[in-house]
Amino acid sequence: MKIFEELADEVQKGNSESVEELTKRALSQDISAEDILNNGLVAGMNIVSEKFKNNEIFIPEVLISAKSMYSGLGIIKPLLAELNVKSKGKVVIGTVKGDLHDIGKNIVAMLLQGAGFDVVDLGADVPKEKFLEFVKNERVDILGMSALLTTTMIYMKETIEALKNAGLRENVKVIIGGAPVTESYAAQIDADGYAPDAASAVDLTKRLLGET
Ligand code: B1M
Repeated sequence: MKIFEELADEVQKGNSESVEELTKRALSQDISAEDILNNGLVAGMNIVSEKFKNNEIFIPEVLISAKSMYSGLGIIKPLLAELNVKSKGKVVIGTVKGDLHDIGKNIVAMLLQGAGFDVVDLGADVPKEKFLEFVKNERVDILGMSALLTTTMIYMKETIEALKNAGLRENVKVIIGGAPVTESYAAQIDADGYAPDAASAVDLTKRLLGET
């Protein structure tokens, strides 16, 4: 449908006003909120995600596109809630305790949301108790931790240990990322996966939840 292509295109361009206008227009044409989300907004962010992965675009463009996606999402969100549209899974994400770097984590969160996941972003400097609280009290499919300092990445291990000690490790898949983090570190601390960038984090999440 042409309007979906236009929406995806305007998300890529990061044109919030057009995304808002097209979202409203699609609704006035009786197109469902779910279709607008999947075929327009998420389709646009998926292309952005791929381009980012291939170094065709960079962080500022991703943030601008994500912002425009949010302007459309804001309009359809109440309708999605009414329809009880099934999210692809719930992700709780945060930068670990002692670490204030949140730019990369924010991009990961945005792309995951753009890919249709229900994302709870706990922010930066997140203590393990906070992560555990969510895993214990809510149905969380993926726990994502980010760290940018070699001195804080150890905290990912501590959080996984705390999950084990609380008997919660089997309840959730744990993914990790951030500049100093590696695949072998993920294996070493018993995480379920590592992603080097935000687009790969989306692929990894989909894979762990059996979507691809
Ligand atoms: Co800081 N800092 N910083 N810093 N900072 C680094 C990380 C550093 C490498 C700079 C350097 O010395 N060359 C260095 C760390 C050295 C080390 O530990 N090896 C460093 C340091 C030392 C510090 C301070 C200690 C400096 C000081 O005060 N003496 C201090 C620490 C504060 C703290 O956290 N307690 C500090 C502070 C800051 C600022 C506050 C000024 C600012 C952060 C602002 C913010 O985030 N709101 C800052 C910044 C901006 C950086 C650099 C320049 C850029 C980081 C960034 O945003 N990159 C950084 C140098 C660098 O990396 N070149 C540096 C862009 C971002 C998109 O990439 O975060 O890697 P990144 O995320 C990627 C992937 O890693 C991945 O996907 C993202 C998108 O593709 N990814 C995930 C990230 N999280 C993921 C989670 C996943 C999956 C993938 O699953 C859950």
